[in-house]
Amino acid sequence: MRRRDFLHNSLTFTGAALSWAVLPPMSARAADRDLVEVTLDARPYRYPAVSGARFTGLAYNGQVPGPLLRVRYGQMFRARFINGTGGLSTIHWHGMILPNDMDGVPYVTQAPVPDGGQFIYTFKPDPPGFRWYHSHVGDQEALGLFGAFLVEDPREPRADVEVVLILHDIPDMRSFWAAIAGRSAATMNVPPGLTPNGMQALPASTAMHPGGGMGAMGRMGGMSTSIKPMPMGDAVGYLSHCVSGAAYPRTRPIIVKVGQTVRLRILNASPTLTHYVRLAGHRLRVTHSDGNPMPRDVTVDALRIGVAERYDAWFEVTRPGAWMLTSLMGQIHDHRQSVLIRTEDAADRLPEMPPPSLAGAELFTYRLAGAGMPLPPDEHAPFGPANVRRTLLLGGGTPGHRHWTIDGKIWPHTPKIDVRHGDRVLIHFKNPTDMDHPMHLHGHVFELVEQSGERLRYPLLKDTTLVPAAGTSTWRFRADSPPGRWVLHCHNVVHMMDGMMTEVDYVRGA
Ligand SMILES: [Cu+2]
Repeated sequence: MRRRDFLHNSLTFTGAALSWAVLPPMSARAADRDLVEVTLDARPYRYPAVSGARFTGLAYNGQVPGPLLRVRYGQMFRARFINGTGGLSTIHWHGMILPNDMDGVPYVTQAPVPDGGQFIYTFKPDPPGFRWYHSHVGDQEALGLFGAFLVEDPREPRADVEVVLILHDIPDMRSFWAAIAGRSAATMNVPPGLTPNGMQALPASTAMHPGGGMGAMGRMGGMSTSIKPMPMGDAVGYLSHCVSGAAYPRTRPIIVKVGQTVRLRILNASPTLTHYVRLAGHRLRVTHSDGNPMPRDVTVDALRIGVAERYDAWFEVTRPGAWMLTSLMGQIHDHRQSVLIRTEDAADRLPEMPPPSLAGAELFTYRLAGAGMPLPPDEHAPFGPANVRRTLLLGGGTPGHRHWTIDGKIWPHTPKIDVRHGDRVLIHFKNPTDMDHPMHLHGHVFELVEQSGERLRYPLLKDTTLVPAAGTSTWRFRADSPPGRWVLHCHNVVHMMDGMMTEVDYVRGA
């Protein structure tokens, strides 16, 4: 008989504090359990005033984000999912390698759970690291059905202070559905100091417009004839921008001591927005991408976090003070998506703000982290042996057109990728569109080996990567996950709902 221990009560009632504050060390008792058991109960939810928006969405266990789930690597996990959403629902365990029928993709890995129904998800969380969970049905994740899932690796050194921060944005649902239909009037969020394609703008005179932040070009490129990006029909407008359920100044501060090492685990759970995060007065040492250890650490001024990506970012507290950690938004004075980090004695200090522009900042990029170098032009098989090589062409986003495509097709008509167990697989993305696409593969951790023509000397282990606008990416992996159908899709929920999805299918035989 296996021992059971019910953790769900404590998760239900104290989860709110855990999920956005400093993490206490796991107790020895929790670590000794064979099985961690939780209940996730999804229901309609009125957002509290701290979120900065009047909004009725959905929540797991009455909180957005849902409870922080935490297991020690090696423990079994069992979740009783109760669906009270009023519609169909499932839970996807993002970044986990798990039995295919636990993956939570409706009509692909399971029948969706009907309203009023229940489903038991059970698996051994693997690999260790920072994962997350969310609904895989329609707009439910955008409405609030998401949370962080930490698989503690007992072999890793602990920081003095460990914090999980979830960046998320509360959509204007009218604009959300208009974006799905390709008729939204919202414009892209482009933080100061970046071009609409996420490239760093030229500094000073060439880029700055009085009063308008950067000289943002329209999405169609061309010269800076307008101050703001043009609406292209597909952008979602937002009511509020939050960190772990609250907007500044209602976010809970992180209190630290001089001499401490702080480890931030940051998740971008936004429906559509890439986030750029900067901490005043500090550089951030990045050690993990999507929860997986990086071949080497990199230290940067600011993080770029695509939708569904995670980074572990560390810093040392070397002096007393108060500093803002901020996701820089297109509106130069919008500091809602911020958390105050201060020493115990600095309660009365005015917090130091990060520079308002990313111009000139050393930004985390795959190229920087992976030490990108140009591919030799005569190299025919530059990424080692692979017996399955596929190129996927991303498309869509033309004005007024609602489809986002792979090889010109929309889900479920997109071409699938068949693999056999043990295959070495290379997937090459070509993205001629004018947007980055956060492409995500279920049930695998792959290596990002190429980005826009540069080979990464230090491939990053990831489950989601931003395939850059007018660029390319290449993934490499061994097909050694449990057999089944693993979907591969854009994690921008508008693009996913408008067709940008395919699957990697394990087929039998030689
Ligand atoms: Cu996309």
